Amino acid sequence: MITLYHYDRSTAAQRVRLLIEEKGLEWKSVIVDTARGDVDQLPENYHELNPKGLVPAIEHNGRGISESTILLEYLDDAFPETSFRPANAEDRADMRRWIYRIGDGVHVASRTIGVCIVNRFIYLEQGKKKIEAYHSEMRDLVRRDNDKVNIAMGLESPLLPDALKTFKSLFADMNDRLADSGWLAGDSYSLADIALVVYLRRMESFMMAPLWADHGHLNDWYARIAARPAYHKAVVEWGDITEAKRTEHGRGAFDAIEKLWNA
Ligand SMILES: N[C@@H](CCC(=O)N[C@@H](CS)C(=O)NCC(=O)O)C(=O)O
Repeated sequence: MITLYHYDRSTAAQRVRLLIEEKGLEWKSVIVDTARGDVDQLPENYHELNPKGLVPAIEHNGRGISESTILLEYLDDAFPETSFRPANAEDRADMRRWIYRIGDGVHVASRTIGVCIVNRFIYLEQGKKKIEAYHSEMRDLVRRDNDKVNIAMGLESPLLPDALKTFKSLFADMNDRLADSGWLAGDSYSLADIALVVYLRRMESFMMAPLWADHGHLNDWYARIAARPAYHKAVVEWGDITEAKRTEHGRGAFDAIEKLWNA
């Protein structure tokens, strides 16, 4: 049995839940949600499972494993009955190249956009002391330093323009690829699709979807994945307790974001 440490709206957790549901695996849920700035939510010894203190992490066969993209490959190896990796080496390399982009800027960019548009308001509500404690416990120092700038400067953050550019080129590249093929790697639904689809929902949650309304292939791909029962179970049913705030602050930020997107 797999134990997954996660919370509802975490994109990194969503991709792991999506693979678990696609494979029909049995799992136990443990919620670890520090994302509103409350480090007391971290279980004692959690860093043994994930040295960065983030979700997701799993316990399986007495071992702790973290990093969502590694977890996708781990689960595909550990439960190979239905594999979500293409059969040939070239397509597997393509799959890994798409997934690599997550660690190579995309996930950090998603965090920057989220903190600049919404999370900063959630943190400011918590008060200075709580957020200082939250930052002092953060083991990823780049994340901590980026957060400090993004909380202080919001839509004026110097990190925001490049974060938006990262998503603009990711979505354009995905749309181009999907014009030639229904899926990101090879000719079937793979770990690459599972890994990246969560960012469509995340960016949409900030009311930004009009910015890529002309990316028909990307939007069609997203709709096809969103219609899968596993996506419903893994993403829709878990929901997002901050959805109302994302909608409110996303609407308020749209003009500024659109300007940066088109710059
Ligand atoms: N590289 C990590 C990133 C994990 C990560 O950023 N987790 C976020 C949620 S998506 C988290 O734990 N947030 C808690 C917090 O912000 O306090 C992975 O892919 O697993």
